Amino acid sequence: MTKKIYTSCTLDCPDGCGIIAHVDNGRVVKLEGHPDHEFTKGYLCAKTYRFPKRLYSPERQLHPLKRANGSIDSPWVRIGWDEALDLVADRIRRFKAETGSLSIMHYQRTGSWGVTKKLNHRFWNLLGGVTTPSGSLCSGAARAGQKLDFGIRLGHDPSDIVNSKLVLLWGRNPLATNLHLVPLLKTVSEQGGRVILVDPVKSESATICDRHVQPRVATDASFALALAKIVLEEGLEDKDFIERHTDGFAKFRTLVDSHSLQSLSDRCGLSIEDLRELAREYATTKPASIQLGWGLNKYKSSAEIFRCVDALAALCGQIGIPGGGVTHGYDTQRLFDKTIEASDRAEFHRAIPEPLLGRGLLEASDPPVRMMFVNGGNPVNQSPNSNLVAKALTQLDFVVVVDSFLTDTTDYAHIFLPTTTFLEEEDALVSWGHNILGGVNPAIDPVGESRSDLCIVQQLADRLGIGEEMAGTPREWLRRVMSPMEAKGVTVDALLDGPIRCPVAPLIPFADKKFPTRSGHFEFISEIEVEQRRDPAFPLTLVTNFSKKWLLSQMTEAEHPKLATVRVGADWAANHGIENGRQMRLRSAVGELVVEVQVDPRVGKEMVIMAVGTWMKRGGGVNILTEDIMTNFGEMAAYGETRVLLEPLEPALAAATRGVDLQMTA
Ligand SMILES: Nc1nc2c(c(=O)[nH]1)N[C@H]1C(S)=C(S)[C@@H](COP(=O)(O)OP(=O)(O)OC[C@H]3O[C@@H](n4cnc5c(=O)[nH]c(N)nc54)[C@H](O)[C@@H]3O)O[C@H]1N2
Ligand SMILES: Nc1nc2c(c(=O)[nH]1)N[C@H]1C(S)=C(S)[C@@H](COP(=O)(O)OP(=O)(O)OC[C@H]3O[C@@H](n4cnc5c(=O)[nH]c(N)nc54)[C@H](O)[C@@H]3O)O[C@H]1N2
Ligand SMILES: [Mo]
Repeated sequence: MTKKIYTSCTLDCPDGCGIIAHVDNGRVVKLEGHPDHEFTKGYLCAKTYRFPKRLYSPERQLHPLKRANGSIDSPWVRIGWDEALDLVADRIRRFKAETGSLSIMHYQRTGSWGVTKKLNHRFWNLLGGVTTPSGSLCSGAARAGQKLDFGIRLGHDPSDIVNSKLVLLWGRNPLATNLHLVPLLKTVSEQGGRVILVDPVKSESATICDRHVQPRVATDASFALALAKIVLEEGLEDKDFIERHTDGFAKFRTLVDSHSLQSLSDRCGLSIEDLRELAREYATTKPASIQLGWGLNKYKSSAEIFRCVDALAALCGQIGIPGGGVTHGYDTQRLFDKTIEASDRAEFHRAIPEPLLGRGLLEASDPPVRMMFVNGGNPVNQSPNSNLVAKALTQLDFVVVVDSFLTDTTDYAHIFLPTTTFLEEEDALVSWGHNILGGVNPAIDPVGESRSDLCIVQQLADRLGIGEEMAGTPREWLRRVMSPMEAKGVTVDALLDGPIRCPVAPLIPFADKKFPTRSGHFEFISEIEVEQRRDPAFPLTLVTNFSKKWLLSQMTEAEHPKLATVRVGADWAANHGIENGRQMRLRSAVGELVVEVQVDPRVGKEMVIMAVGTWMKRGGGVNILTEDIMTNFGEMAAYGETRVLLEPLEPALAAATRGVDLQMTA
């Protein structure tokens, strides 16, 4: 008899799907969408339908591993949990005693958005506090920019998009990254509205858009200012909204006045006629929504870019109205009891900005970092300047990674602890892409000897004298973390029965025109340092985007593409005599990769584009090239500041690379 179990996908994706898992004899045989999930509406993406393959992949690690002779150059050997946990606990004790708890770094990323994952922070805080990462690889600049303007980054509920007559899909590619947004966008067009893609690349999402506007890469601040300038010149601004609900308009006007329309048009590479047409359409079509993505959130001035877009929307009075707004993400975890993280117990604090992880680890002194504990992340692959991060990890005495697969990061680990996936866990999900809360029920028992993150820190806690303070079943912890939610009527038990709308998330943020800013109004940006790195030695901007086929670096080796590929525009290729399919070297100031060049007329000028997530140990790993540069605000990794060069391979190297390719299995 097939059992059907309700659960939610906790992986790092905006859709946060509601799932019904079909289980036969303790084995997941199929996943399907939960029919009553308001956002994901009964269907899943190809990656999630395929997830049982990952669950049962022969590449999945089901036992703790240690290095045969203790050094990362030696092979992995299987060990028992007791030996592994005793060893980790012993090292924690030793480093704490010898060099203090700050000589340990806890690096946790958002591999899973399960609520219980917060308890890892509690564990390290109860131990007195360790070195942690600060800042962000994902949304930092957007959050910082929108906080200044609105007081908080808070998007319109996705269901509100269908109230829009015009949607600007700005630096966002939902067809690849946010599948359940697509039908809502199609509805806008079907109702006679328009959806316009704003992207230096004609991405997959162009197929569902009515128009594609193609600014030059990383010039969106100039683009938005140009639109604002035209709106003001033509008197199309919403004077009432500006007067009653905003602060700093005069200074914004001075900022706009300080640039000529011609110079803004030159910078963003769009004609004044095109800019005028778009400015008029956005200002006079009410309501119009802007859906901002993560593409334009990866440059040094990204926070300012976001602020210029926000300013354009406020200028046109498109804020706080159904079908309007500037939506990026959601303040997902407001209703958590944060005290469960026990931050008051952390006596010691030290943070290394995530975007500068390699440098930060190498430079940390007093005390130096000696041990790193990684869970839910693949920092060697995903941080900028991967080679530097790898080098920094090789200098640590002891690295522990909790994951289900051997990643580029586990190559630098001394101990590997195998963990469960969401299909084997009891948990809850608060998505970052919509306002529906999800329950996570274990569909099956843990595969092999894998254990949940919570179970692992609890068993370490037992060994370190803080067992009692970490004890509790997942459900007990969920009740504690989510007690403010329970006070609003959402019980954990009900959540584990089916998806529930978050009781405090507004459909239309700022509908009352109250903004949690200093002035209580929307605040206009008044200054911007529009700078773009130029380096004649490296003429192209490296844009890194997400592939429709895989999530971040989470693919199996069997699914890994044979060759690292990079796409360049047709004009650029023609001017440089580069034919489609040629193997070349892609080089930046910090690294190089051998890539196959795909000539693609959809790619904009002065840039190349390469997908995030392929593996360094498989000839990929785009972050080998990216420079560790931080945004002006928001401690965000400015991956997009990397400049690159495409150059021919020496004949010898080309032959050698072909050899490597032949060894790779498709
Ligand atoms: N299939 C799949 N889905 C995913 C992920 C995945 O790895 N795979 N990752 C998830 C995560 S963690 C995130 S954060 C989201 C991200 O979701 P998205 O924001 O949709 O993804 P990106 O691919 O980062 O960027 C979107 C677009 O931004 C464009 N872009 C780049 N630079 C600029 C610029 O200067 N200006 C403008 N206007 N556009 C620019 C790119 O060309 C790209 O088409 O996706 C999530 N969903
Ligand atoms: N060049 C470039 N690099 C980028 C970006 C970019 O735009 N350009 N985007 C960045 C963005 S938006 C993001 S969000 C980051 C993502 O960076 P990471 O969070 O490091 O991404 P992943 O590669 O998905 O690594 C997550 C790991 O967690 C594991 N995992 C999944 N669930 C669990 C769990 O429950 N417990 C444990 N212990 N492990 C689990 C997975 O197997 C996987 O190996 O990457 C960033 N990297
Ligand atoms: Mo992300």
